[in-house]
Amino acid sequence: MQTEPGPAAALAEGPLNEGELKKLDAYWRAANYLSVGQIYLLDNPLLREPLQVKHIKPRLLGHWGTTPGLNFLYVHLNRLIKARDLDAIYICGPGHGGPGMVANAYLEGTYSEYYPAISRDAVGLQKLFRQFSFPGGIPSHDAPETPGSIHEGGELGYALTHAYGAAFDNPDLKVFCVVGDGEAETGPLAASWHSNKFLDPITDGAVLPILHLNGWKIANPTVLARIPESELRQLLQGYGYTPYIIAGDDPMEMHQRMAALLELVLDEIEEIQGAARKKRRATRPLWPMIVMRTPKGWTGPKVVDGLPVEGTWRAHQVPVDDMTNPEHLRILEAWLRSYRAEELFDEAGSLKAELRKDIGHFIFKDPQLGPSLHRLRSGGKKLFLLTNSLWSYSDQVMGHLLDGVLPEYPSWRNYFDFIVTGAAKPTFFSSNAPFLEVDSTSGEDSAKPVVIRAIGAM
Ligand SMILES: Cc1ncc(C[n+]2csc(CCOP(=O)(O)OP(=O)(O)O)c2C)c(N)n1
Ligand SMILES: [Mg+2]
Repeated sequence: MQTEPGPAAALAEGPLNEGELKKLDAYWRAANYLSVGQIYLLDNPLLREPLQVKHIKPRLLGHWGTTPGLNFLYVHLNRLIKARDLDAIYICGPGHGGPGMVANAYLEGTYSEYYPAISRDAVGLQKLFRQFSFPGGIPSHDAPETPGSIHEGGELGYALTHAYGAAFDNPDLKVFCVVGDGEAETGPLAASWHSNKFLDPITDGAVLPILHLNGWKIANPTVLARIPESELRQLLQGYGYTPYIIAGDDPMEMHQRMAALLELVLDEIEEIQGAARKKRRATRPLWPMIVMRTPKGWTGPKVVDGLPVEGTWRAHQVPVDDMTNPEHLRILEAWLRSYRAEELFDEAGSLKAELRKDIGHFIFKDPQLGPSLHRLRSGGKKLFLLTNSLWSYSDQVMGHLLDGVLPEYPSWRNYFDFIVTGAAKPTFFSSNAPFLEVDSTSGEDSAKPVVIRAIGAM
């Protein structure tokens, strides 16, 4: 279970200042919370009431063990992408960690863009949780319908092949490829370390393999986690890599160390590519790679029924089940609450504003948007905006895109004759629900109905 950071841990030395450290950890907690929610919850998505059996899925499926490590890497790679303006892709070898990839796509907003019914509020959150590994919902592995997916989860072994395939002839791309230590024992994966022999530092992009050494594959220990570290290092060097090993389980300390390590390996990659591109001579370098040794099921329940879970094979799938056992229900509730969702999601169930502050990094500002809307208006068209997002998020995003772009329209709202937020499409088109005016200061619906004439009326 994630523990509150103590003052000493919070001050662990590293490249992150206190604010960055807190935000990074908050984002990781959010991703972990959403992952556990997907595995377990049917209802009560923000734990606004005490957890009861009726809130839990009747059949528990999914893989928790790999997920916190995948989420940890995802948030750190996002930081790096922003800090260095990288063109990057994340290949998730342990594709059974589906909840993690879906959680991150949801936090970024991409999931709701593709699937508007899974909105960024409490209603959407409940649907996100319910649909996971549920009849009529989504698979428990990373599937093609996960936005941005080029690598299907389910059959282990092809992560590095896909990673190098993405990097070939794509010189500006950085490919971060997580490889499970069990996955590394498959024939295809064991052979594909050698793909680095075909990578041209001038004409191709770079691949950063990250071996996720959590020690276990389902119920058995992994070979690479059990051989002495010196032997592992020699093996990876023999494959043509410079391995950097990072090991630990204290979140704050690990945040600092991972942030520092990623800076270092990115410097190394840029140096390799820069030197080769400058001299126009491609020699085969030793590319850096990372070995991340963290507990399986990191931040999950430590002990269930008197048996250790975090850091063991018991964390692989559903670490605590049979919720008719009151002690199990108590463990699950304490686990979920340890991520402190109330600090992460606002009253409406959206990710809190402070975590969304860097919106410019996520949403491309098209300089043509304002002038295009202006042309439509000048041609006598009436414009309306119909969005599932709630007022505060719509205001933030649209303000980012349109405020101050053209002097005739000081606010983005001036472009539109009518704005509908929280529309709840697609039921919007059939439900005939009343329109309520939004108080633009508080973002709350007022009780004041807005009268709309019948569609088609003049
Ligand atoms: C080719 C193949 N063989 C077997 C499996 C079944 N399987 C699912 S998860 C898993 C263990 C994976 O272990 P690891 O790669 O270490 O992932 P993690 O420990 O992070 O869950 C296995 C063997 C599979 N998905 N694909
Ligand atoms: Mg493993």
